[in-house]
Amino acid sequence: MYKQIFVNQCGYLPRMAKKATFRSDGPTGFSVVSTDGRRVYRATATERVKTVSAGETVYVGDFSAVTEPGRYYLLADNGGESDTFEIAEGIYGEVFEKAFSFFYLQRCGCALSPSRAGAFAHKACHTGLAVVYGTAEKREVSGGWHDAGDYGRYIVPAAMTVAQLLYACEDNPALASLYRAAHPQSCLEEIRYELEWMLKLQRRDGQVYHKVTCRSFCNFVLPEEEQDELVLSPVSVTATADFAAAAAMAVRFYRDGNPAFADRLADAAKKAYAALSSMDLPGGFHNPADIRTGEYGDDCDADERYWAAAELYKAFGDPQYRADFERLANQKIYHGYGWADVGSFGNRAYLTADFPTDPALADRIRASMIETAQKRMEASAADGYGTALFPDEYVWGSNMTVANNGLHLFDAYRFTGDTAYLDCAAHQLHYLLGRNPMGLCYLTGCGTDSIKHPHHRPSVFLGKAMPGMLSGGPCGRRLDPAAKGLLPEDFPPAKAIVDMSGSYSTNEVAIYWNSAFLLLLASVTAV
Ligand code: G3I
Ligand code: 9MR
Ligand code: ZN
Repeated sequence: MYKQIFVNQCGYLPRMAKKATFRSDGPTGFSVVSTDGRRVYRATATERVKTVSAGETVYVGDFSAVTEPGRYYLLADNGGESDTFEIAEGIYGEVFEKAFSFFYLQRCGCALSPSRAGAFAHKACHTGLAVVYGTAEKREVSGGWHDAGDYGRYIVPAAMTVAQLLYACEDNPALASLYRAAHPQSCLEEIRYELEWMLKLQRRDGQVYHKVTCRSFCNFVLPEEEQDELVLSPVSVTATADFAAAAAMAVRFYRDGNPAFADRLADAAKKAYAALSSMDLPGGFHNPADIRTGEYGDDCDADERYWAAAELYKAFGDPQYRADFERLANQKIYHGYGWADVGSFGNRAYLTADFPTDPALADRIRASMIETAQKRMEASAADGYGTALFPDEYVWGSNMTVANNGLHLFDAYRFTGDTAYLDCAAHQLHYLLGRNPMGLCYLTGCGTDSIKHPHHRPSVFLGKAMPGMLSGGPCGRRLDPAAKGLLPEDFPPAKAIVDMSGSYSTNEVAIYWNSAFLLLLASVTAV
């Protein structure tokens, strides 16, 4: 039946604010009913929200008062019924575990065992040498995680993924240890798999190759069947700076357990940072003419340099790194937890450094971060589904932006203790898990009604969605043939997703969409 009530299908912790969105012609009474038939709560959805992104006016009902553990659904007086969901402590353990397991399943360069990967087991892939673009030189660059639905490996998104996953472990050790209990490796060991690969992409002079891929995307085959020659695309400033930042950040996580690895990271980070000063490649990375894989282009590298300076200062305390960060920050305070905009990572590093910092600048950074969150609160209030995106912000990978907006909101909660920010951050999680205009749980294999046909080669090849992957989400522009063919130009942006494997601009998956999701989940459930 056509859905009329929208909730987080994966459920709520008892203490969480709980809101549902109702499609209704006017305010509607509703009940919270337990699956054993008891009506446990009654209220009216009265808050009317004209929601431009979804092209509709909806009503919002609050059932935060329901805290008793159980399995429930919502029943509206107009007949609508929601998906069932649970309220209980510990319900996100499984979601975290599934979404984190994705990284093992995306491993490149090794065989995946049937005992861990089940149907997604495969032979070692992409083990051949890669040719350095434009030369005859070949390098061994195996390892790391496949980026997304394709089998490329790209430094820029890898760096933000590593950073977000490390923060997820730090911010919510309970969830990380739960993962450890269910797997042969810890979260940190899984993250090291990516870092070891990243280290291989650094040249002797410290500069870092942008990516290693074949020249074009392959068909929907298993990874070991992609046999074309691997190519290392030229170095870039963004890759080198992001690499420096992520490697420096990782040092403290491995210092105790694996000091030799921490030393390698530290050396690599310093070398990459030193190389940056002589790197000037205006306009950012662009694909060479015969390379057609993901570009991850970005003509502004100031925020990547800003992140690197902050992270190296936090890791090593050298006043030169501090001076570099402060010079950039005094020109502009950057924000962003994405692959193109990484300023927030720099802010967090600077604000948590144990070495001396400028208190006035730190105050300005915090104020600017709170202002960023404030803007998100306004967007969320204007959206009946609680998402903090403005209607024109549904870009390719909008679900990552939703999650990252949640991180900006959570930052403001951290600084102010104001639970309005925390609740709004959690609403971003609820949106991703079902309280959205599609009524879909955007994480595969979770909830009652989730994405079934993601653009992900192994899933397409096997005819079933790998669990625990966050779909890219609605995209306001039609950027692939499936979306072009199926969605009218004027379709509301928040509904512009097709659950078909052909739609890479709305329904692909990516390691850095999962990491954004995991960090949001880890943050809002840790308090
Ligand atoms: O940042 C601009 C914004 O300023 C502008 O207003 C807006 C208008 O559309 O566009 C924004 O740029 C978008 C950009 O992502 C940043 O979000 C582009 O339109 C959009 O085309 C671009 O999409 C990227 C896509 O590759 C195409 O390059 C996605 O972010 C990125 O996640 C995706 O990454 C791909 C890899 O290339 C290959 N591997 C799979 C991966 C996931 O789909
Ligand atoms: O699978 C590719 C995906 O990872 C990219 O995000 C997308 C856009 O660059 O391209 C996908 O590959 C398609 C290619 O661009 C065109 N031919 C069909 C490929 C599979 O749909
Ligand atoms: Zn591979």
